[in-house]
Amino acid sequence: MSSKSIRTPSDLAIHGAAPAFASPVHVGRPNTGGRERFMVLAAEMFERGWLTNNGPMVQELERRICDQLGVKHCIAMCNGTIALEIAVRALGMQGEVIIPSWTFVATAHCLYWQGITPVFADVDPATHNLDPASVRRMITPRTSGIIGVHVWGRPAPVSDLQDIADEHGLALMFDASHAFGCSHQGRSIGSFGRAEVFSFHATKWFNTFEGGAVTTNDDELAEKMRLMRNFGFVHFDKVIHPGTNGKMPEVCAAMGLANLDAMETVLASNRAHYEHYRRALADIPGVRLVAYAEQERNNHHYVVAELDEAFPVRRDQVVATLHAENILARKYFWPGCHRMKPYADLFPHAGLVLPVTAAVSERVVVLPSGTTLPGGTVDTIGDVLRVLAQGT
Ligand code: T4K
Repeated sequence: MSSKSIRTPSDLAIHGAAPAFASPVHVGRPNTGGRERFMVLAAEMFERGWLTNNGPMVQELERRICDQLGVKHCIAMCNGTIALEIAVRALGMQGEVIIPSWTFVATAHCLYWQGITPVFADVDPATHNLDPASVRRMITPRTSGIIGVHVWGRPAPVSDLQDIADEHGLALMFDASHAFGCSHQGRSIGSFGRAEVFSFHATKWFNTFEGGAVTTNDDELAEKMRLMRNFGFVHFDKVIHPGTNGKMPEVCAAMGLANLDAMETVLASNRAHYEHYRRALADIPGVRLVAYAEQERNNHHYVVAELDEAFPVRRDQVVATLHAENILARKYFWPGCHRMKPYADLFPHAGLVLPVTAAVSERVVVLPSGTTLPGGTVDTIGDVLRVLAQGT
């Protein structure tokens, strides 16, 4: 809890005052609400002596996720990146695949790692999601698919992307890493496109330490991905498909089951922090919180502020000022995948067709949230931004 009052520039730690928080306040601090339940499940796991490879807790987690999302198949994996790689391969993607540059770099790496060229399309300035017009412009004879990303849990333009995919005979899947617990047109994210991929990394609001999952309504695809997850084995000694090791361990499934039980509490806490941020930042000129469609469910895991031209201080200076207060705000996904290696070397001119990505990447600040957020954080961030807005 911060008791420091920040009213003038001289109150800021960057100008020599004591920081607002004695220890760092992180973006991505894990929610571990289901700890007691986890301990019980972990003890059962040791008793059972079954630690991984499609154990009972993995199967239960998959069943519960299917029920919750209203989808036929959930294949739990060791992390979101391997889940993406497996889905991409199971869908037969090759050549070029269109993705946003404005995403976590794993969306690009899952393609490049398999000899597929990620082609970067631009995003919509209001939603930060793929711009369908830009996607259309990126289609070539080598294009085999599109990966839409539900950035910040906001649904990508699902119908427009589906239309483009149908018109051009492309495979469409979604990187839903941010979107567990979110909806599109009243339907849970998880059953759009041919497949959707979730990340359950420690930093996500719903976590299994490390973990991820692919969900799909396609029986054949699901079967293929189950084989791929376990080296293509169907039985002792019998391999019928190329595969890798994408298995989720039981201890991770235990964490998932415990956190599913606690999810309503976490969601309520996220929602309360988001509303608090809305109020605390509302009167600061040049600061805008990325908004969510009121009629949809959002997990409010990421609280994302954008600083526009009216804000007198550059974003990097804002982040440095917050860091000095021990508030470790982030610049996700600066500078955009196209400016990271190897993509920056492969496509040095990609930025010419990504003007919105470039602009957004200079404006975004991701703010801390979650069940462990120290009291006073939101108001302190509001105070810091209000002082900076005076033009120090
Ligand atoms: N697609 C998208 C759109 C994604 O956002 C992601 C992951 C993926 C695919 C791939 O899914 P996974 O393979 O990861 O399942 C983080 C996460 O590592 C990454 O999972 C996430 N997206 C991305 C947006 O953020 P980093 O490099 O910022 O994470 P890290 O480990 O530095 O943690 C961030 C902060 O969280 C730390 O500064 C402190 C705090 N933290 C972290 C951990 C792990 C804790 O307080 N405790 C912890 O245990 O990328």
